[in-house]
Amino acid sequence: MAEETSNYNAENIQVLEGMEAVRKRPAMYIGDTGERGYHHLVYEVVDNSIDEALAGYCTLIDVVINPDGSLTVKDNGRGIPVDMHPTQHRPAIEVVLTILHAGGKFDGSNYKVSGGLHGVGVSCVNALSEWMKVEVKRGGRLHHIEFSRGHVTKPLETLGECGEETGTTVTFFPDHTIFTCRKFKAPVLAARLRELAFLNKGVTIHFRDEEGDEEGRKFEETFHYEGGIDEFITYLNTNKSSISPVIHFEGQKECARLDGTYVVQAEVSMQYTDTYTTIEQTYCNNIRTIEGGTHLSGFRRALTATVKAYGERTKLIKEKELAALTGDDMREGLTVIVSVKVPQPQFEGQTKTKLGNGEVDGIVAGIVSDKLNTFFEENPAVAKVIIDKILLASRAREAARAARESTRRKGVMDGLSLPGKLRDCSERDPAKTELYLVEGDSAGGSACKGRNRATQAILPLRGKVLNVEKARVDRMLANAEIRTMITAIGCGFGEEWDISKARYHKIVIMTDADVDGAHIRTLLLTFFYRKMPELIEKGYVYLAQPPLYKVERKKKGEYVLTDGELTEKLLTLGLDDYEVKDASGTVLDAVRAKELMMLLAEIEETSKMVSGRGFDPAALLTDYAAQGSGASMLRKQFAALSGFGYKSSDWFGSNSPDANGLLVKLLDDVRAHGRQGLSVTRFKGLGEMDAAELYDTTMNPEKRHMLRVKLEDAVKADQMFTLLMGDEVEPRRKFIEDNALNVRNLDF
Ligand code: 0RA
Repeated sequence: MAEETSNYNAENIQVLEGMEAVRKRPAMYIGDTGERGYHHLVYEVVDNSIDEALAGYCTLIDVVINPDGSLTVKDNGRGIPVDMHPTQHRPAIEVVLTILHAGGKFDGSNYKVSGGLHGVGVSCVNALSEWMKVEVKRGGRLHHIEFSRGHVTKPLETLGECGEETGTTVTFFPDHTIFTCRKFKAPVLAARLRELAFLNKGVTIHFRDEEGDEEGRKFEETFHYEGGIDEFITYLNTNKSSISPVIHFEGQKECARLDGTYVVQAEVSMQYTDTYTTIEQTYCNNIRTIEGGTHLSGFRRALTATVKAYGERTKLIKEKELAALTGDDMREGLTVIVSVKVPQPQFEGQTKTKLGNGEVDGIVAGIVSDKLNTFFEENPAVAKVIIDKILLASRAREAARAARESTRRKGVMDGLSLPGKLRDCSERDPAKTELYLVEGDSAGGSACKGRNRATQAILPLRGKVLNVEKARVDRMLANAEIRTMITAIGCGFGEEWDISKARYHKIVIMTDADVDGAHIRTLLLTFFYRKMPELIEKGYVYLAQPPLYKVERKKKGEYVLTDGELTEKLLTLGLDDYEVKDASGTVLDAVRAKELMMLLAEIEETSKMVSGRGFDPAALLTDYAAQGSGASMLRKQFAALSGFGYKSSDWFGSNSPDANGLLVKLLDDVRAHGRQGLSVTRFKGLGEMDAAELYDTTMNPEKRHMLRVKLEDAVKADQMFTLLMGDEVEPRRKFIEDNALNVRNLDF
């Protein structure tokens, strides 16, 4: 510090004030100090590397969550300049990393765009980091500098030679006195890095989580897409059947400004699928513009105009149909990405994610109408398929409107005439009431008898629920079960939807714990997700968790929720009279013995799931070890607990080859011993419980375990629903196979 004080000057004051300002009001610079802001730090650093890539100097970006929770971003760009800054009298790298908005964007190119939502640059990340270390390879030498909370702690030094190589490596540890978040989440970072790789074709982003998540799972993936946003479309349409190829347009336009000119670049990729869902993802300077803006409006306008003009000219669309066509009809089943690069973007809207630059509308519209028309002319067969789909959408919309009108007349929408099957509750305050959607009339009967009449309403559902993924709105509204649900819930449907009219703030899906029950549950979730997504967003949808077993011992009954819980119970009881030794012959204490038995049980379950065969721990601990971090984790834990080791495909430790047989016997023996004197009943369906039992275990707010349905990742969920409920069989089979090891995580 003494040194810093001695040449205290105007520039230093600027630095101190800048860094302090960021630390005083972090949210102003990075949005918030929770999970979002924490991950935002990474994006700010990566954006600098992406800028190097866009400028044509960088091809590789390496992002690593380090074992200590810090994060490294390494690129092979030009490297941050290390020479003396002409006016600041300090190395340029120090200026870049300590002065706000000095992120190196000082070249006058009229293509230059700034990345990052807040565009605050890497100096902000520095200010908000407990420490930051930066290594630069440039001019044949390796340079190094360190900071703490934005101030230099180790001045720039040269460590050695590096030959021809160039690049920047930034490692930082966020300041935990500022952030409430404590950990980088690999899936969160992976989603953004994947998106960046799609948006900036050719760049390779390699991502590795060496720290691991709460369960110790590591992660590694390389994102590289030569096809850019075309491949993004293919990714978003995974598991959907397409009815057109991916159509790509791009172009750029020079715009005049008082101080010269600037260039706006636009890129559009689109594809029609046979679904009824529209996906429109728009970006400006690599930032997702959730609220849309001028690039989106330009695209929509051009799409509608071009389709209508082409349809009219070729007589594919009749005059009468032409007038009825709406923009929504044009976009049914369409997946589109619009990505623009604008040197001085204006972001508007509530969340500053709406592009406001007026000139962009015309530029995008111009490119789309020109090139889409050419595409139609050159591919008349594809044009016809698209126009047929649009006409079908238009007719279906008319039919749906008619169906809605007729259902409204019958009172379905306003809940005036509640369905006879609904056993409503007496309380009228929706915040206090619950609607149970119950599989089957008999369980419905039990639920009705057992319920709390004041706050719990019961709606029994008969048979399978309609798969709304495969049905158009008119057919859906003709379905009795669906109409009953719409009326009971009370929010209406489609254009009349109004969440404030919800008659219950808890909607509980209660199905049997068997395959049919799981199917009905998925169908209901699909219905809510696709047709009433706000219910899920608001957290109104729940899954009841009926117990799987009843365990009785000396007339005392107890309910058990899961297989895992039953195993734990049996093993705890069973271990009472057992002594378990590890590989060295040492007797394990009760806690470790139980841990080992639980682990064996988990290995058993996993190996059954993977192999379809019986218990084969050796298979899991050896062959399957290569199949994913799940297995390798079990292997490690097993080695740690038992003293048996496993290294480069060989067991070591005494009598290891026999371990397999011994382990099977041990687990079976202990479990059988635990079972003695117990009576275990498995509930196959809700109907096997009487009214009191059902209320007690599953509906009583004091005792029940309900799961709230959350939508953490809309794209993933969309893909999953399409996958599980859509037409394509092969991807569904592959998905189920790929996820055999994660079945428990599938519980949404
Ligand atoms: C300032 C100027 C130049 C590059 C950079 C900064 C730069 C910053 C970061 C941050 C992470 N990776 C980076 N790579 C480069 C231009 C350098 C030149 O003109 O040679």
